[in-house]
Amino acid sequence: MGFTEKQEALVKDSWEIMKQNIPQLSLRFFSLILEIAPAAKNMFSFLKDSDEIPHNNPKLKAHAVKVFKMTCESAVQLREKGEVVVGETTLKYLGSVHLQKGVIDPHFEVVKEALLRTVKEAMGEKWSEDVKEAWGEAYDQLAAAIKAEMHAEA
Ligand code: HEM
Ligand code: ISQ
Repeated sequence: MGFTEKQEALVKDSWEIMKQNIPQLSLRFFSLILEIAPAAKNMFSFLKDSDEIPHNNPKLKAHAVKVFKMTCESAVQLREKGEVVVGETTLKYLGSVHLQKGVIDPHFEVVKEALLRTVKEAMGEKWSEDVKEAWGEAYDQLAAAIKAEMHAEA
């Protein structure tokens, strides 16, 4: 089944709410990734010199926001075109960054879980199975595009 207008709206509307609190959102997202997969810690440069998650690291914030934004864009494209198209250079770049950092396919499930839990916590009562499905699908399609690029390059 294709991605519906309603699903696109669910993703966009929840992101509008979430982006009002970027500092907390990005920290929570990152913390959840490490909570689910503590070993992932070593891959991120934000943690190079400390054991604690930095509370005001601009790079961490910017990257976390980008993951959410790209997932949103993915939702829009899924509805418009039925597939996710990431700019050629962006995709190549992201493929090589993740490959170089040692990211492997199962890690994408970790980030998905963390992303969905972040959305859930941020949405409170507005969270629903439909919201979960919509974000999950948008993320899966985006992840597939990045993974394909990683495989092509490896
Ligand atoms: C870096 C997005 C999945 C680990 C980045 C950057 C972006 C990004 C935008 C910043 C690149 C730069 O400007 O340097 C995404 C998206 C994902 C995804 C959209 C899924 C759809 C993953 C997964 C992992 C991961 C599954 C593994 C846990 C990393 C690491 C970096 C990175 C280690 C480098 C951060 C640093 O130390 O500077 N990602 N990512 N990413 N990502 Fe992801
Ligand atoms: C990079 N890639 C995936 C998820 C992330 C979460 C926080 C900061 C950077 C990230």
